[in-house]
Amino acid sequence: MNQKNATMVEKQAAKVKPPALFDVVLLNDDYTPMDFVVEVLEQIFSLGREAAVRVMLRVHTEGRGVCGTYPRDIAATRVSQVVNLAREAQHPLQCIMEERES
Ligand code: TYC
Repeated sequence: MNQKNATMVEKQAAKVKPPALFDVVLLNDDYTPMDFVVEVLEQIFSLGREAAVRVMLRVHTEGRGVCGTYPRDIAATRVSQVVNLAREAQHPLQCIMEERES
């Protein structure tokens, strides 16, 4: 490879970033029933019962907890699904997405 091509390869490598990832984060509140949160974690994040209870208790005791980490579109869809289920059941459960440091 000549010098010109070697330079081009370097430039491309510097430009291509890995896709951003987002944590989907559940926030605590005083009103949403624990069982409801566990069911949401099972349904929307495909967690087994034990993992779902663990995440729910972390949110309950620490104020927030990560449910999963995904590319932007999938994270946004999960957040909507959680909020839709919560509002349908008239619970104030809050769910947000946060870009990961990489
Ligand atoms: N703190 C709620 C209760 O005591 C339970 C809860 C857990 C609510 C996690 C929201 O994201 C949450 N019923």
